[in-house]
Amino acid sequence: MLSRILIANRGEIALRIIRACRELGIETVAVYSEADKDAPYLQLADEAICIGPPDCAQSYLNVPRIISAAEVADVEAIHPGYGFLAENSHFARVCRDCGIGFIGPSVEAMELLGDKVAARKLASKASVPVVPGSDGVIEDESEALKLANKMGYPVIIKAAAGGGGRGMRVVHNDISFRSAFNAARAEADVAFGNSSVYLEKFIVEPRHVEVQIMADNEGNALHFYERDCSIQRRHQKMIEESPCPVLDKHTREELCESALRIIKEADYSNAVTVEFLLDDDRNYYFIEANTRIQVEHPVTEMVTGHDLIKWQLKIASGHTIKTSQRNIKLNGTAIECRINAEDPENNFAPCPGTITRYIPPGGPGVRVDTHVHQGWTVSPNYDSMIAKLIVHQRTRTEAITTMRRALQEFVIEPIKTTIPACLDILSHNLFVKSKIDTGFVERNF
Ligand code: MV4
Repeated sequence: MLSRILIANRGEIALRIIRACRELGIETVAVYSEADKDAPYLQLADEAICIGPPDCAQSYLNVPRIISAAEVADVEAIHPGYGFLAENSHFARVCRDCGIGFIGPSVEAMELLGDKVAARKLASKASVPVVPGSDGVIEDESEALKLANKMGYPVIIKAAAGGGGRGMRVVHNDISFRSAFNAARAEADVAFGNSSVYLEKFIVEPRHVEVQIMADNEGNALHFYERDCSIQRRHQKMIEESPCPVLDKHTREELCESALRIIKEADYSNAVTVEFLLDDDRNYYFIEANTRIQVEHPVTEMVTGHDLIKWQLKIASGHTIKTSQRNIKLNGTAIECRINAEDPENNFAPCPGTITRYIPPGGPGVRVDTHVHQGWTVSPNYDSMIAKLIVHQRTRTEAITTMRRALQEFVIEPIKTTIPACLDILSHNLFVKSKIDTGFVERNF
């Protein structure tokens, strides 16, 4: 087992990783920016190192500073958490070159799956359905227009290096195609330093379903079923659940086996999430893979009873998977609500500030993953997510009831949060009936 690691992150995920390490007897070194000097996660780490000013570019995103901290603290490996450097293959390469372990996939696997066009090809090779589209990157505007015509509108133009909705354009006709194509390329160039784009048929009002996988260094891999993440707003997920309530047993098995085939083809190790779109006829299509532990991993932990952060740490320690797939069982339903310091009444504008009253919910089936407390000041420098409220019950109906109760109990004052918005969604009869898709929030709120 690893004996000492550095956590290159902050907030709730830093705390979550420290807790897993403490249970495994792994020493932890936390890093922090000046804005986070009083953060609770620093108290629970064995050591804490200041890496710079509040600005991310000079702290949590600064590779030389994080590597220096790792060298000074003499750690064996770095856990990147999510966001920041978690999917940065340059960072993973520097770690490797410095002889520091990276708790995640190999540089090669990260690069392969980070290229969405290469990932599409990999999925096809693994006999997994992909959305009909271009064979590869399309450079030429006229060639792209021809293909769009052949496929039929609507089509979606996506950045090869993209993710999270940047460098993406939905196009409905020839007239707007050329300007959308060039806008997507320009946006991709600015965002990723790579203007490569590809084309896909646009699936109208799909559900977003993703499969959690853990793979070891010897080619063994297990899936931990799927999460439905259709409740999102402007590419920011708001509510996630597991399992996806509309999948039958057979489709679920096919979906999860498909995800495993892609990951095995990529020679992947550690945690990965394979994303699919699910259409109205329950057809699924691979879209991309995320090479990190995700924000919403707790819903999977609740329904499977497995600690995914511990799995990451064990695999990075060289542990071989000996559990068989049939021992990974789905139990009940889990739902997560992201509590962000944002004002739902003001277009979800960030609402940083000091929390003067904080009363978290509790009771049966309730889990709160957070780093905030009474007196904590939410900084404007970082992501606005301040807590994740997770519930676990035998049925989806009971989980919704518990979530509503827990959201009503949750007191965070005086800053505005997404608690009322989550309550509105959970009370909507279409959500209760699970007649939802990725456009649900924009259409109904
Ligand atoms: C799609 C799609 C429909 N058809 N691909 C969004 C983020 C990225 N992970 C992939 N995304 C999508 N890919 C095809 N072929 C729908 C989305 C999508 C979306 C697209 C435009 C505007 C809002 C959206 C919200 C969720 C998903």
